[in-house]
Amino acid sequence: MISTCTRYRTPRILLQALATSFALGFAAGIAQASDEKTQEVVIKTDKIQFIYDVTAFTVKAGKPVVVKFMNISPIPHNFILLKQGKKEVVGALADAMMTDPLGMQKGYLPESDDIIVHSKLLQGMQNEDIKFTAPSEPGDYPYICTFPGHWRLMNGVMTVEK
Ligand SMILES: [Cu+2]
Repeated sequence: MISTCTRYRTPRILLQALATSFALGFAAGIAQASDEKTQEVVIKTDKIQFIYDVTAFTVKAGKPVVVKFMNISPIPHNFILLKQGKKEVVGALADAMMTDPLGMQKGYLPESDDIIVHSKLLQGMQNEDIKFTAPSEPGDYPYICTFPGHWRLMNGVMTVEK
């Protein structure tokens, strides 16, 4: 029994090592290929509630991204990507636009340097592809709808990783 085990152990370990290196090489190849193309995320609104269906996604730093934003509700919504830690600051600006007579005309888009990229205010059943380059600094970047009152529920986080 002992001799049998010894005889078979070495080849088995070699096979495992080979399989592992193939798997690693394959995975690395896939990662490299996907780095070259645009990272795509589809985000829809809810039909009734003021929420996004995707509240978290991850992208690679400095790489191209497209957020395919779809408003499948009858309510106007937008998608506003913010700098790290700026959800409350820009959310307050959004709420303040409630009393701005030109708020709707401005698409309820606050004037702020904390906005990285944004969609238009989409009316019901409209779509927009939001194309941008992911920030180079890893971290958590909030996104919100700035239609006044929506952002507290209608938000998510884009995580940027190296
Ligand atoms: Cu909204």
